[in-house]
Amino acid sequence: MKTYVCGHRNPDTDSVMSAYALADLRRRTGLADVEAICAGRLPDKAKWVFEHFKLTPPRVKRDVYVRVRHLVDHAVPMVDADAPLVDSLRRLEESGQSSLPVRAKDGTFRGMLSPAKLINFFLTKGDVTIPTGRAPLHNCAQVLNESDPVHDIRTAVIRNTHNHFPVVDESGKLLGTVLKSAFAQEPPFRIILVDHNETDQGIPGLDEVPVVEVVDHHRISFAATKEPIRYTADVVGSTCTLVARMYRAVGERPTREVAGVLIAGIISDTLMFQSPTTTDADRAMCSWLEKLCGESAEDLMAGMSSLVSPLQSMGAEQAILSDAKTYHEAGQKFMIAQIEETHLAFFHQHIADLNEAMGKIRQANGLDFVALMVTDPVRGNSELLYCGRDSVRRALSYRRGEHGTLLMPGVLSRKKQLLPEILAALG
Ligand SMILES: [Mn+2]
Repeated sequence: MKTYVCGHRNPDTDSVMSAYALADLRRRTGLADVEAICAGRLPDKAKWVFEHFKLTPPRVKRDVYVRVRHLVDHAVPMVDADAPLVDSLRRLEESGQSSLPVRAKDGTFRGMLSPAKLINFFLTKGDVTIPTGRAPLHNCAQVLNESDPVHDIRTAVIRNTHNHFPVVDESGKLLGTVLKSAFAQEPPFRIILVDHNETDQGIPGLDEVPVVEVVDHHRISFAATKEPIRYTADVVGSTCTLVARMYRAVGERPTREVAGVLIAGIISDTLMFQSPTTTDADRAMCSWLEKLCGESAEDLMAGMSSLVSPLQSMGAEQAILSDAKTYHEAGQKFMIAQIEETHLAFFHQHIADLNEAMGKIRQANGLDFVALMVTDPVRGNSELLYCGRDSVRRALSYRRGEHGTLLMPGVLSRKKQLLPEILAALG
């Protein structure tokens, strides 16, 4: 059975890297079909690391809902409408099923071949050499779509008097049969959670799938389990620290590339050991991994940051102007700039520089005000720095945060979200 290893939704680098490495470790320690997946957009930093080490990043998978396609019983044959009826009846008999789906020449579902439907045909001495498609077929079967989530249709299927349900794809092509009994079975995959344990934070569909292991460094809010599971938790700065420790515990060494992946998770979650969550264990595991990787944490951090953090790679003024738009509205001239920054902590360290640069830009361009929107695309939030007349800032509906910025939870778009708010504030 397939086992997914998955971090939280809105994945960050630690979440993706720990999933990747733990899948590798579980594969090495004997789990047959294991795959790391990423429950959302792959973070840019993680993407850089996978490219740097020439590894294939985890597949992006938006949910783990069990879908009809997972339940198709491939042991139940399909018969072709062109095939002589006698051959199809023989296949039906051999299959031991009570009916079989019939496929038209173009691949679409034609009907169910069912003995009950044929009684009258036989009583009137029907010719069994005719094509199957011309015999009376059962046509009121409930046809399922392969992408239907099982939880949406379970009740309807269980109440249905039939036991065989034909399954088609988006284009209407017949894929096979789902038996009613499949709806009562356990899901066809299991999941290992890394870097989270709360269902609400996990990949959609998680509550339907058995969790067989958790590796995490967050508060525990895990539901009661039916069976014993492996649960690894500790107060460390990164889930990758725990995964590295697990390699050591079983006497395994990650490859050069996987060591690099683990380092990336540790240094991004601990902000290069600056975060107050950092522990000695994070530093110790990182230096062990550096030896295996042959590259330093500093070098990897520089590579990861150069790509995604304008605040790291260029001066404050240049970073602001790299994506700035000027507007003339309600008799005012103003600028709204936007920067993407996956770690708002880096931004907070640069607030003084940015304020100074915004003041300069405002003066040099004769602007009434300058607003800088710093967006964390991973968590889906932004914060706003504002430089200019107080009346506009006070009219904005955003709350002030501890760093003096305005907090804009859920705001990602300058055009669609921030600008209308500013225009409303201008009156
Ligand atoms: Mn983490």
